[in-house]
Amino acid sequence: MSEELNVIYEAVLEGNAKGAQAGVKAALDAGIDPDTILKQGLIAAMGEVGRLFEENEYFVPEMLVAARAMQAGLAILKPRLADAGASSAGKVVVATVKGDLHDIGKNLVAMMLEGNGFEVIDLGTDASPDKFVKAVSEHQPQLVGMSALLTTTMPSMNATIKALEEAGLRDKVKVMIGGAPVTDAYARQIGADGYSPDASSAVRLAKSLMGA
Ligand code: B1M
Repeated sequence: MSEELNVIYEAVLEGNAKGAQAGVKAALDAGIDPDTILKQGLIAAMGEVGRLFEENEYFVPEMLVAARAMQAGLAILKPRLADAGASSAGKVVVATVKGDLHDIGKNLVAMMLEGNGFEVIDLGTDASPDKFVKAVSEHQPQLVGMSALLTTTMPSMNATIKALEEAGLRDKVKVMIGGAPVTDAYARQIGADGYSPDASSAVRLAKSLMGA
């Protein structure tokens, strides 16, 4: 790993937001591809944070400061990932579902979609089925994207699809889902239109759903 990526990796692990930002700036200045910075610096570090958490070496506070450091680094990277000049490839409402506060993966998916020309309406975290329904009525997107990181919040994806059906909006949108515990089988079980395991395949899925 290059020195710049190593600085980012260590800064995220230490929960050092300023260090993560400085590391991302230095890596961009050194000409490192933004996608490499994202995957080999920021995402790789969060993967290690997850491993340390699972092994009881990190606890929630460490995880939280690491996540903040990653978000700080992402904020610097975002303009370079998102090509602002692109014409709209479609409109998508995204959020992390009710009861779930994890937003790093959802933010990445939103950024990658924006970077690929989608207009993204981000409802944030803890979005209830009703909030999705209201946003779909108001913004009339072609796509709805739901993220869940907790097995306990996955059922809210199903509840949201049901709420869209009840509001007569289900056939107006394609629904895509993702998040660490989510699977393709679960997507089929709840009647979503697609699942993707990561942010880059989410863009491929969104494009294919637009053409479907
Ligand atoms: Co939490 N947490 N957390 N956490 N956390 C996990 C998810 C966990 C697996 C850790 C563990 O136990 N090993 C575990 C869930 C267990 C389970 O349900 N199976 C867990 C737990 C238990 C909890 C709490 C309950 C802990 C507690 O309080 N006791 C609590 C719940 C709070 C709540 O939500 N109500 C909690 C809290 C937190 C923090 C607040 C401290 C923090 C979140 C900060 C934030 O997001 N702003 C946090 C973090 C950071 C994690 C881990 C370490 C990292 C998650 C992450 O950001 N990954 C995580 C452990 C792990 O994943 N190994 C863990 C990086 C991110 C880039 O990946 O989000 O998977 P991910 O997104 C990917 C793909 O999944 C996909 O693309 C993304 C980019 O490639 N994707 C989509 C995601 N959404 C998509 C949507 C799509 C398509 C693809 O279409 C729309």
